[in-house]
Amino acid sequence: MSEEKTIFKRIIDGEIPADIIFEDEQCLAFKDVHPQAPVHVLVIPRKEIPSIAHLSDEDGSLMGHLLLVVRDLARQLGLDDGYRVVINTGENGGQTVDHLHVHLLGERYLGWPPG
Ligand code: DGP
Repeated sequence: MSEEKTIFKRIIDGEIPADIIFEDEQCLAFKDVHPQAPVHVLVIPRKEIPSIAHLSDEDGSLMGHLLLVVRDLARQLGLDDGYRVVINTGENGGQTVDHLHVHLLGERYLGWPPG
């Protein structure tokens, strides 16, 4: 892992602002700065894990927790018609920030396959 803090670690540390909509001891959820849908939220673990490819077996409950937070936020945000949950991973996956993050997208129809 690079010594330099990622932009998301800087948000966790309060060094740069973000529109935080939820936080607990394990994670943070905030609005994506470049929204791809009317609702576009990122849920990130406080733990510095660069990507899914870097997960340890012990991170299983943390990952489950992130998905339960996504479920709760989707309910709170009224995404009753459905939504998409995305974790871009690595270069071919389109990952641009090397701190694992879960995208929650909704409030419009999302086509498939993705680009
Ligand atoms: P990905 O391509 O999966 O690595 O997505 C990274 C997302 O992070 C992208 O949708 C834009 C968002 N993002 C990048 N920098 C910032 C930032 O400083 N603040 C917020 N809120 N979102 C950011």
